[in-house]
Amino acid sequence: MTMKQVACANNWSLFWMLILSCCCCCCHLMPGDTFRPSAVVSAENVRLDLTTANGYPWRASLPNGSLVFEGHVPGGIYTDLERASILRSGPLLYRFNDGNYRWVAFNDWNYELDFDVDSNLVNQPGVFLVFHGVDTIAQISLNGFFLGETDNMFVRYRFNVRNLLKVEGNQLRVQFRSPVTVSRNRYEQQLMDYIVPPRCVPPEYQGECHANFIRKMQASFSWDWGPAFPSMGLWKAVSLETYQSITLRDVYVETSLDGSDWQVDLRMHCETAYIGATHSGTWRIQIFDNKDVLIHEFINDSLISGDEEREATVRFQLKIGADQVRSSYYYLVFTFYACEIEPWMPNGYGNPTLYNLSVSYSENEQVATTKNIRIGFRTVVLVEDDLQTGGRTFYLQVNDVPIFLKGSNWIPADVLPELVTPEYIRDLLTSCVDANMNSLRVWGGGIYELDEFYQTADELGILVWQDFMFACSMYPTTSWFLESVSIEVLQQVRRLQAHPSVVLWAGNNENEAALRGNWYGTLGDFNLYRQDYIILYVDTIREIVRREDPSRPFVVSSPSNGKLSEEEGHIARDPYSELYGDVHYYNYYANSWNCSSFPKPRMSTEYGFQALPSVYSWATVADPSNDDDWSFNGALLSNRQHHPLGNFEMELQVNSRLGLPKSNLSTGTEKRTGLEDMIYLTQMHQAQAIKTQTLHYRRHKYQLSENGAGLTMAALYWQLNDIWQAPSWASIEYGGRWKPLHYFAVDFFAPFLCILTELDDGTVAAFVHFDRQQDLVAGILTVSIRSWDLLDPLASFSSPVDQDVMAGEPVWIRSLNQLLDETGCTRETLYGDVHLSL
Ligand code: BMA
Repeated sequence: MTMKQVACANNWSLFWMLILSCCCCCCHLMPGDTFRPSAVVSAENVRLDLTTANGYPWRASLPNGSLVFEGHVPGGIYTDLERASILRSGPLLYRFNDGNYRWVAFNDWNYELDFDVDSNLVNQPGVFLVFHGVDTIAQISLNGFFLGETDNMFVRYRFNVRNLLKVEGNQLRVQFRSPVTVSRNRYEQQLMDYIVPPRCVPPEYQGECHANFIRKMQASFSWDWGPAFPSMGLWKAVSLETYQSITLRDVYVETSLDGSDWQVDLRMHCETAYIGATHSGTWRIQIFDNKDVLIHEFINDSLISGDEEREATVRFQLKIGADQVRSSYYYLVFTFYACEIEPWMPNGYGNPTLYNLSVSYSENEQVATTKNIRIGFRTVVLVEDDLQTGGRTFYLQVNDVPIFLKGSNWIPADVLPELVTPEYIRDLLTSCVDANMNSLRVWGGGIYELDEFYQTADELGILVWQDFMFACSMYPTTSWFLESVSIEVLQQVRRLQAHPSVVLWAGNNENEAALRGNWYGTLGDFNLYRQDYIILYVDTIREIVRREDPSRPFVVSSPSNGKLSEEEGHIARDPYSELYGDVHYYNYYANSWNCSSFPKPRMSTEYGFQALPSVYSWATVADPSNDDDWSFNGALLSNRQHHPLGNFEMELQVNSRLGLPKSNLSTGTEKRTGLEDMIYLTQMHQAQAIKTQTLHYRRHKYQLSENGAGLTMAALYWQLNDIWQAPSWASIEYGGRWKPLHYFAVDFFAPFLCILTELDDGTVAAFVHFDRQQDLVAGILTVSIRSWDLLDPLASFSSPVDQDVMAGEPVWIRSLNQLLDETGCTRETLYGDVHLSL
């Protein structure tokens, strides 16, 4: 088979460190295993994980040696101290332990490992120590030689140890510095020039200041839904990687349609043992369907030569036409196998069909490096068309189908990432699909998620809006910062790019809005901060993303006005405009159950209300015998309510919508009952409020208001998951328990639903809504008017629904006053119920 090779060997001379990603071909040796190469040296690359699970005995210690205990890799200092029973006030998240254990983050810590290796590993041409995730500021040495310093949790570091590694008695040392101290020092250094705010997080956060000066999970210094655990440690594997010539790190995959053929653009990002030396080898690329049937094969020779950073990129372009697929499958015809490529579609719009892509590189007929990943055939476009009524559309189109994004916002599954398991990720993502979601926004104050997150999203058909990790702050633009961010962006884009689930990159969370809204007192020097903003997100991040991934859209911020933000100098006059881009909307003082309170944006990417955690969750962190722990106004709940005025706002909403509990919240033995009542009421309030707002957004998919607002194409509520047991906006509690909101989401995100709503003109109307117009079916719509105190409806109305019902047109409509007259109800005592029988 002959295919076109479009380019070879690319330079990435900007970067001084080389990076590895998980390599499927790799061997994992236990320390006691004997490594027996088939020849003098092995042709195939080796990855030896120096992890605790592989039996490597890491030690953690205070630098002065006063505490020495077992360390874990991957792991972190908090979990290691807890395991070693050095933290004596109970589990990390129990009661006030976030504060009790803060001393951990103020100290420096060392991690060390003594290890031996097999002699043939030492003799390979390429011998590298690779740190897949270091949290965060550390100096690394091997056998007394300084290898380098790390300063970014999201960067993979690779050190050439060819002449340092011994067969016996290697000593690896990683010396961490307190992230709190480092970021404070950096902030003070910066202050000599000008302030990069905020000065600190609000006092209610009980957190640490200046997370914006360290490339680490921003929420690890605390957030309005999370505790401060500014950890240290090796949060991903450390491995010894050896090879003769090259190793394949990441594969870029772009699928596009060329007529009826699928075009697949591939970039093989490699690392080389030597600088400059040219390697000659053969690439074999195979695509298998999910029954492991080969549907396409491509073989090509290439010359690869590593640049000064020991990196090279090889590009190929494949064309998969229906004819080619069939001919390569000729021998299978009698199995009646269907050869068409099935496109990858999000949940609810078809199947998220995946194919297996296998890439291998051989020299002298021996496989040197391979990678197997799952890919999907899909295109994605962000549509921003001018509208005659004003503004522009703003929606995602996957394989030419406009998609209404239904889902939520994802925060880190744990404040200590070493505690996150693939099973927990799957559990949370499955809960999304169970609630009829098709999208998640990975919010910019957490981490670029683990591979398992994106693999599972690919499998389940969940679209991922991926923020870069910058949130609610101004950021420095010093050269060290930009250099670190550049490596981070390059690596993360290369790691995540091949996932069909990832459909959009966004530069940051709310920093355009923060600048325009003067959240941090930047107005006096607006141009200075805007300049910094452009340097970081536009000139640095967007440039790298455009070069590394032209296959999907990039927006500079969320919320933003899309193209209009750019036209207005990247800080739009109104980043919250309903006519452009996406909007975050919170109003804790309006009527949360009334649609007229809500905007009609093109996309709603954040909105939410807090609720208390369930009794079951609370019981895992509260002292059962301490009444104050079980009080709505008690010290424990106040400690965990990080949102300024959070409890007041919950009380206000509950009081206005449902009424406060009769039990006294503040005194006597009724405190406990009061808390339990408030748990129930805040959770029910939250569920109904998000339901009301979500249905409002879904209905506005087809509505265009007089002022040009509407045509909404996303409802992503804040937030999906929790990081600890506390009042928060989450629909799923820490550990995976659903709040009532998540059960409500099953219905309000259903692909087909009826919506009964009061319109601005004093009428009440019923709509039927289908995610895909082609699913529209015929039936009878029944609207029942009920009184809160009677089981039987006061009145019922029926309307036929047929296939011709216009999207967005009411199926039934009535004046509200007429309804009140007919039923003898008042506005307060009336509620409606609507369903469609098919
Ligand atoms: C948003 C988010 C988060 C925050 C949430 C709730 O705007 O981006 O920063 O946690 O609101 O206040």
